[in-house]
Amino acid sequence: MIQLRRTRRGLPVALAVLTVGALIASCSSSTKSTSTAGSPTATGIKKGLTVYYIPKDTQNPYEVIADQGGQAALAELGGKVVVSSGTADTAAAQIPSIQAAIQAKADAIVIAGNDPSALCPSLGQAVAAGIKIVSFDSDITCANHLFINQANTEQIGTSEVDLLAKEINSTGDIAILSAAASATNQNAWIGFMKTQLKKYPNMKLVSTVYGNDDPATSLTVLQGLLSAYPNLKGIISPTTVGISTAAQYLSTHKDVAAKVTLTGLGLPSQMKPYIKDGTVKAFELWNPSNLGYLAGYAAAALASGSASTAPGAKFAAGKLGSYTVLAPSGTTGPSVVLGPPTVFNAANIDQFNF
Ligand code: RAM
Repeated sequence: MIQLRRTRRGLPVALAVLTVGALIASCSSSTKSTSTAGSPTATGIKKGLTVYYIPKDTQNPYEVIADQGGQAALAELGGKVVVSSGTADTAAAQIPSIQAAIQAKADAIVIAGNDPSALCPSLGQAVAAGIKIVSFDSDITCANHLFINQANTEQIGTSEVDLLAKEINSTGDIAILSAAASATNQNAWIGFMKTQLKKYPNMKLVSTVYGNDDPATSLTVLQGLLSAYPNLKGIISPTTVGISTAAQYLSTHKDVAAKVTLTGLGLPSQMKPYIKDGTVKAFELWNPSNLGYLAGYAAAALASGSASTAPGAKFAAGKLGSYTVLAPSGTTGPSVVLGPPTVFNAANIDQFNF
């Protein structure tokens, strides 16, 4: 609209475009200092919001980084984050935190679902109490929420299979080392992996094992996998806990590492030594801090009534710019996608510190 009005007034088109560009640039630079009351992107966001972050658990470094991103967002917006969850990746361990948010009259809950549906009765109580619900990392099927997706779900699943296929010449038995068996994100990615595997007739998925995002359990199920399938050629671990546990094991068992190729989703900070020593060639992820940050801005906008879950609704997300709510598709309700994942390897791993 700005461009149209300025063009009508007779400004040369190029100048009009430049002007719009400058306006956008000035808006986005001011978004980086949203702690200033009344800055353009903070307009409409209530001060003093309390957002409960309920990660899968409080010990997983990935979830900790995501929660810190949320804290940064709410600090910019003049609100605060309370992080609360259990130590095991179960829905039961998250329910007391939902109840605590209700008791505390929180404005919003940002939750990574350990289960697609088991949290819905408690989250329904939160909605009834006027609390806005945002899921991030791992979605829930409950009504009335916005899902902040880290990257396109299909792309995450298919690209991990493609990465492994490239390394093992599209041939051999492979397995998946997942997190909790009920985790929505893991199962959605695994579903797309299975579809993508149809394109590789010589790669056979022989087993999926679950380490519950607990390093000790991940190691136990990994060892079980390796002894049950001595001809295993590849492992995809779509969890930062699983892949780092497996990478550590392989780096100290070179005979196994010589036969088994590992890839999946990992934190560059945890995986750097295993890229450097050649145990792992490539893996993927997004910036978990940005995921938490985006969820914080979304939660604040919903709690302030300045954004909605309607497809096409827009909200500003500080340093990340503006995001648009996507229409529901399949089992996913309204969602927002952070952006494409990054593939990390020896050439770029030093550039990332999360
Ligand atoms: C683990 C968790 C999380 C997942 C990442 C990639 O930390 O399972 O849910 O998104 O890995």
